[in-house]
Amino acid sequence: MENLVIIPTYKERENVEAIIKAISSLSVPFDILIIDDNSPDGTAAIVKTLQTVNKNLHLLERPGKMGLGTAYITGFDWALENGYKYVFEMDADFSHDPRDLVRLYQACHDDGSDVAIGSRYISGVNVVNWPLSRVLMSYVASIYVRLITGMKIMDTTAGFICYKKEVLENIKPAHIRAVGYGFQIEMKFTAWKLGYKIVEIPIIFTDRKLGSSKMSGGIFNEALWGVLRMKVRSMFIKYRRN
Ligand SMILES: Nc1nc2c(ncn2[C@@H]2O[C@H](COP(=O)(O)OP(=O)(O)OP(=O)(O)O)[C@@H](O)[C@H]2O)c(=O)[nH]1
Ligand SMILES: [Mg+2]
Repeated sequence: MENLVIIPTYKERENVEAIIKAISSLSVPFDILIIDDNSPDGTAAIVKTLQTVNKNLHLLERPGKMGLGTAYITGFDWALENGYKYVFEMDADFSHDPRDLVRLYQACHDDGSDVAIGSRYISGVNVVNWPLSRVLMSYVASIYVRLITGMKIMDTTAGFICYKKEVLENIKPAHIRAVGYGFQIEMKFTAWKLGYKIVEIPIIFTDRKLGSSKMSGGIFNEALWGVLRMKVRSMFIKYRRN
């Protein structure tokens, strides 16, 4: 199996079974790695039950809520140790349409991109059911990041992505400091600094219907100041591929 979808979960009991089944029924085969931070709502127990009938389903459990960024770093290490060639980031709450995984895969596997981003802002603003304030905050955040970094990426905080393993092998954990949205920005910035071919695939992002948001003001502020620190730090880093 060459494809692995990594899904961090915190209190996703309403979504986890459905998202696993949706991915498992796609035309392209994907293994799934759930990274659960000891969700108090029994999310991990649901995954363990599903593992008895689904051999492509994997679970890593962490003792407590440690942030989305560190969950992905843990998942990337696991993916590289287990020899996956295409590694995907995806939320558990159906904000990302599982069918778009196939389009991200094709952008890397067939069309030769190193990173394929499921983008809400590459062809207008494609966000459904988010309050206007949240759409503006997210859209303006991307403008701010482009101004500071010079990256030509429209959706810099996107969390629906396909990476070729070479990219993850060359992005050193030292390059990545942030844990929340800042993590998504730093990953793209580092791949860009390393000169990888990055493409944005237009998607429609739909606000979660079930479960509660983990989004907080702290996550947003961390991204704002984090981008400035990242830019300054980048002036002292030699970005070289192995
Ligand atoms: N393991 C782990 N997963 C997390 C953590 N925070 C969020 N997640 C998961 O990361 C994904 C994205 O989080 P969301 O809460 O959907 O964030 P969001 O999309 O910005 O906000 P809403 O969808 O509006 O709630 C979801 O699958 C969450 O369950 C965390 O600290 N640890
Ligand atoms: Mg969400």
